[in-house]
Amino acid sequence: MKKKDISRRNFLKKSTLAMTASALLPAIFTSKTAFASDADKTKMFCYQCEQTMGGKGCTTIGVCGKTPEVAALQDLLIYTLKGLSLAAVAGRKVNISDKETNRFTCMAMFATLTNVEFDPYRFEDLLFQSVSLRDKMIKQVRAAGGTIDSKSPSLTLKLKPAMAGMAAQGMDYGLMSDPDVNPDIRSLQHMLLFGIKGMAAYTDHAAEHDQEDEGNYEFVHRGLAALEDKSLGMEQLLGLVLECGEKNLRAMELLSLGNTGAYGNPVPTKVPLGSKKGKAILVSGHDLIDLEAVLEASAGKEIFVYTHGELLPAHGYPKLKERFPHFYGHYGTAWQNQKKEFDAFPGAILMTSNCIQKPKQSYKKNIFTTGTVGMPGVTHLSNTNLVPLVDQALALPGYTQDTPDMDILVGFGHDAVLGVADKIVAGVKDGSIGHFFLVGGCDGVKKSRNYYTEFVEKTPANSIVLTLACGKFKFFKQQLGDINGIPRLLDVGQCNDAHSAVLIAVALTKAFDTDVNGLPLSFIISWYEQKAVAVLLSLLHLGINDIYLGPSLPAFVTPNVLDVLVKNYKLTPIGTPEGDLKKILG
Ligand code: FSO
Ligand code: SF4
Repeated sequence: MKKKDISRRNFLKKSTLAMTASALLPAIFTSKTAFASDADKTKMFCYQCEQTMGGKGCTTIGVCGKTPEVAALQDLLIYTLKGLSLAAVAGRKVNISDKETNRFTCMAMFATLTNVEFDPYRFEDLLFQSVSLRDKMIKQVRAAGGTIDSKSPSLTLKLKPAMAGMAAQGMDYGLMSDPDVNPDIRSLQHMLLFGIKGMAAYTDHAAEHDQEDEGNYEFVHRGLAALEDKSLGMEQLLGLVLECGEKNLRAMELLSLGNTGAYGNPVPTKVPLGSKKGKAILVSGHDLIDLEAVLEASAGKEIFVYTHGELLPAHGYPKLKERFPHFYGHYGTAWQNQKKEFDAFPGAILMTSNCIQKPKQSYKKNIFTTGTVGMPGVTHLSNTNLVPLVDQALALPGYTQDTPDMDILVGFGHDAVLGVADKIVAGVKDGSIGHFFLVGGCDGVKKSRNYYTEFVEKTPANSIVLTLACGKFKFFKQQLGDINGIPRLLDVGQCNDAHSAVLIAVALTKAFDTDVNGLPLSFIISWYEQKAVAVLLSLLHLGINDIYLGPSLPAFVTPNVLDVLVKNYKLTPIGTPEGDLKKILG
């Protein structure tokens, strides 16, 4: 197993279809809009996720529970990372690319995603490290004869000595801190920033498997540095936004290589939703390395391990399933139901990656965090020492009897789906398969997300539904039957397995000698946080048309930018399931 050892005080944690920006620009206007102009820099302002307050922005406290203090620390961290990135860009011009800086930048960006790190002291650490790496890089650049041309104050900013001072300092660096920026420019800057956050999270996961690409690190630094370049116009920013999508595809590919290299290609696997009599540990989030660590730490102790949320697809990885007979089943649904579900779980819980919610007092002592995720008052563990988690599982009652429930099928990554490609192609040719829907993305609180449940229910019997990410919990128990032995509902995996879905689509284009927009394939996407933004940018980069996006459009997209996306990609806000199916199927 590839272990990582993350101290809270010390880093190091461990196409041809592409669309060019200039082709899209004529539709962008430069007029100012009233968009989000009510934010003032004395308050927090965050609108990076779908559940943002009133569809505009969280200004007093995050709907996610993020405090103004943490919001300000995150804003300051992003600002210092821009300085670090400017230095790293200058470094590459004199052939310096620093592994610690590269990994740190992505890990620190990951910490600012929705529902990841809520601990203000963690941000104090990250801020010190960010500025220290920046100053070290500046010295190295100068020693190598290089120069740093930018005059951005992010290169010289000095931190206040302690966390409270830094939080006050961060108030000056919010998303709306410069009221004079043209709203459409700001919209694209923020699309780039949030896309880089998502891509950085996947890059960080992949790096744990030692799957890295200098090209992606170079882009993260160039992209963040570009946010400090006030001269960039629409064309350059849109180019960077699309490039972010391209680089995110590579990040997801690296993570896929890491996961499949370590645990094998996913295979179709039945996963019990019931429970087994015995002590229990629940692992939530996305991180397979952390899950493996839990399985190792709990082996031989008469504990059964269950997945929660986005770890459901882990059951499809043969090398995890074969090695650990106590890796039992799946419990619960998506992240937003965790308070109820964790409360009812009779064992210990480990939260990896995103999406943690503030725990209820009733289960606070049973939940632990690891990796980038953190919550004040919750014990943070290195995955090299999970003894407290195991001990807590042994101290709790666990399940007192077997509780049978249905099984569901997972494990339809590209390898498994392409293994039945001949049947799929034959099905399309003889008309038994009429359409493919990729219904994927995030789940969330809003009732309007029931659209996705109804959409899948109403898909015609001659269609295949591919799904990925936590949005699948809106319909994962539906019995859609099969077509010629191929299940109609195929679980491709986690959100990062969007890469697998792209490989499936590319294989179909070859089989039918068409491009991706010539396939009977529609994308029905639900978004919530910044990884989903990055995945959406990847789809745009691939030139995929006819994407239905919901449950609401990002607050950071201005009407003019939306106009470009609608005109060039037919990016369509979701309507009603019946209406959208009618539009798609004609
Ligand atoms: Fe969901 Fe959360 Fe996986 Fe996201 S658990 S919402 S897009 O973090 O990453 O799909
Ligand atoms: Fe609000 Fe989302 Fe930002 Fe949290 S992450 S403060 S919910 S916009």
